[in-house]
Amino acid sequence: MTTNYENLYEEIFQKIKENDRIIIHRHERPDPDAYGSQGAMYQIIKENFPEKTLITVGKDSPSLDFLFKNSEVTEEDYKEALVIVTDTANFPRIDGKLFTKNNFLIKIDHHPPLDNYGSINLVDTEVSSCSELIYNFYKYLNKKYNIKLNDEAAKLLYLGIVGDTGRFLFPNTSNNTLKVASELIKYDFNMSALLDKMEIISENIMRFRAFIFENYDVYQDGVAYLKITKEDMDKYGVDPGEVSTGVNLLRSLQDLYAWCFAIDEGNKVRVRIRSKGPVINTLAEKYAGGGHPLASGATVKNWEEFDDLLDDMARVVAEYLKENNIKLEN
Ligand SMILES: [Mn+2]
Repeated sequence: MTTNYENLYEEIFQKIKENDRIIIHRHERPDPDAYGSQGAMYQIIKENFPEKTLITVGKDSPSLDFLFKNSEVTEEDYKEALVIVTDTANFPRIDGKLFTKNNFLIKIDHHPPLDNYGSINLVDTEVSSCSELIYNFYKYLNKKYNIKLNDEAAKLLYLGIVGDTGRFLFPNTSNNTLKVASELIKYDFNMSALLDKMEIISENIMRFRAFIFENYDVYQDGVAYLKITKEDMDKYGVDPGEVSTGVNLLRSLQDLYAWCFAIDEGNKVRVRIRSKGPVINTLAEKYAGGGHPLASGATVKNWEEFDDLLDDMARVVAEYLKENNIKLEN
């Protein structure tokens, strides 16, 4: 499966070799895969080309900045720089955009390719995570050019894969994902300490989780949602990013096929949609969003438009249940 991508791996590697200044970006509100893919890219280049100037860009996240911290950059830093963006589906989501049209841009991602903003676009939607894709890229370079992977890169990639697969629980976990994970844990890092650290949440978020379980609503058969207002977030002292991390908690509810969080961000409502079967990224695209078939995001203008989204989601789920002849338990 890696064969289709060898030309792109090759092109990217040549660009890396040619450039002495490389700046690596990720998406806004970074998750473990954003950190993992960006940080591992940095480590792989640093390990094999120590003479190059490398910078990682993007706002630090309090829950993940134990991994590494990013530096402040100015427009000056981008002169003659190659820019690599990992795990970021579309241009507006790139965190930090001080680069210009003069910068050669490489996109490395695993989301459906709606916006190929790169000069080179390495997009593989078959992998679980951008971290898995970076490992495939490394593996190719290792065979052909004896490129090395260090312990820090292995740790970051492992974390990214664990994050995007929900600890190997989601259906994006493939044979290759597990093979890659088994290669990564051969490196020297403390896996269980890392996972424990990822699990740690503040007391605010812990209490907010109780709010999630108390306040979600079942919209109709197979569909649930939770509305989160500004007042709710103020009450628990959590921000929209922290709220989003809870969306998978509803996953284990009996008879649930698709669900979402609607988070009030003042001038708009951001919607996090998850599914256990029905394809929801086409629905998300209808509402100014997109993503993976079973995990997407959308944006609606107000609560009225959110009701429309819920209606559409209910239709998608009802069709799915009918097509697959699924009878709900209750
Ligand atoms: Mn990802």
